[in-house]
Amino acid sequence: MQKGKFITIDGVEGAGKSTQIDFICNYLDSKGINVILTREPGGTELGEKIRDILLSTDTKSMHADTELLLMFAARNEHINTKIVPALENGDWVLSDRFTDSSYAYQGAGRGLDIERIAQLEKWVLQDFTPDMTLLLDVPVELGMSRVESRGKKDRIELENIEFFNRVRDGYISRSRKFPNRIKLIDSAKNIEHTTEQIKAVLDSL
Ligand code: Z5A
Repeated sequence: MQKGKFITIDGVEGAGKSTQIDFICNYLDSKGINVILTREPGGTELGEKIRDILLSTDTKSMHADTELLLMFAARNEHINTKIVPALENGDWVLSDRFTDSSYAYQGAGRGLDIERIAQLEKWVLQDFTPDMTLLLDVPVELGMSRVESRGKKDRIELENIEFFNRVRDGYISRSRKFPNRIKLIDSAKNIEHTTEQIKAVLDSL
């Protein structure tokens, strides 16, 4: 039986996920909550190997279905060997990205049938779902400009702006579909403005 809470944070690149994760971990810690930070794709030894395959620019081509299946293969390992055991232990788990990314990137971005993604979700997750998802929303160009100085892009970051605009739209439509779980956070202003909204939402949890 689940005892801890499962929080996921999602959004397009440069939305500020990594920045806000630091705040969330410190804030929960200040409340005496033990939080385990993890990420997708990845989070386990096997999942991190799958992440390398998915994001490396050495992977010259990948069918969109293969990309989706690898995301869910890593997720299956992640849920069963890390997330659920931690929750059962009473810890809270914070995941940098989760299934909403698959709907946004592989569904809206790559154009894969949402129903097929839903079938995989049902197969791998059954009825397991985050208690809360923080969706950091930022216009794509602004997000890209924030990470510009990083230099080398990974395989997915090499996609064009139209792809990322579809991804952003996909996230927004997910937040409308699941308004109780997915909290849409305006992350286009300064870091403090984003943090304040997250703090209010965490307090409600
Ligand atoms: N992916 C997928 O396709 N399908 C799936 O199912 C899953 C994932 C699970 C993983 O990348 C890739 O996998 C991702 C989706 C795909 N591909 N893409 N694109 P990732 O999650 O590891 O990396 P990322 O999304 O590209 O993260 P990021 O670029 O690091 O973004 P971020 O973490 O949201 O940004 P940040 O590092 O916190 O902030 C970036 C900079 O902006 C930094 O200098 C901050 O100081 C600054 N910043 C942050 N917030 C603000 C505000 N509010 N104002 C001003 N400046 C700010």
